[in-house]
Amino acid sequence: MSTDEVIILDSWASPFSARAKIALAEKGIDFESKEEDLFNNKSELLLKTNPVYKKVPVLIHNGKAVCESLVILSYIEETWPSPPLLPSSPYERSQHRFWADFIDKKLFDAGSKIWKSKGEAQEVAKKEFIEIVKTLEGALGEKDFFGGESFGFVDIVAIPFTSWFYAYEQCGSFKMEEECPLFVAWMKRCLERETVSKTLPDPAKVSEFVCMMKKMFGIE
Ligand code: GS8
Repeated sequence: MSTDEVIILDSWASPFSARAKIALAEKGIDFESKEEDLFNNKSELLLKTNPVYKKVPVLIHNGKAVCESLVILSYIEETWPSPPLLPSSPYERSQHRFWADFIDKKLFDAGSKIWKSKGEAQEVAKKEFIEIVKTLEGALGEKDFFGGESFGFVDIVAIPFTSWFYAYEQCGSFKMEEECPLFVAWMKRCLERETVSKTLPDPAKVSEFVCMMKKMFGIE
């Protein structure tokens, strides 16, 4: 029995928090999720543990805080190496980190542009988003998962964003399955894992949340 205390400062719709939660679930590590009110009332604990960005997720392991989801994933991998999420060869690892970085830099921001824009700007945003996902389809190739036969690091980095796809589809009037069928097939494979399906929020709830934010930001 582990005596580790593991806390995630969380937000239910955050794809970045979901990365940390899926990785911990894959390693079989129990954790406590503390839901933050990001709009109105960030906790003292969040402000204290992530004073630089004041964002979730924060992983607090036996009282020590780790911030930024990709840094958290690496910390989880190094602290609880089994089962591994990354391959052992440094070159292979570099390739996984390349795609993790690509996803991190591109996917969420491009998706957000779809719901934050209208008219011509939204068409441009949609095209850009689909191009990014098509690039990821190229990286996936014929493989079941980004790392090959088993679910791993890059899958964990990417899969949480798919719970936002329904919201993007609703706002942008398009269907991911028609535009990027290989990626949607990969998404369905990932969702067969309990660590993923139990962690990710209901896409319809995310879509309601996006509608609420559109109203809040005066986008409609
Ligand atoms: C992003 C975290 C983030 O944006 C990471 O951990 O990978 N690069 C970081 N967190 C958001 C919630 S998800 O959209 C957040 O905490 N926002 C609060 C704020 O911006 O004040």
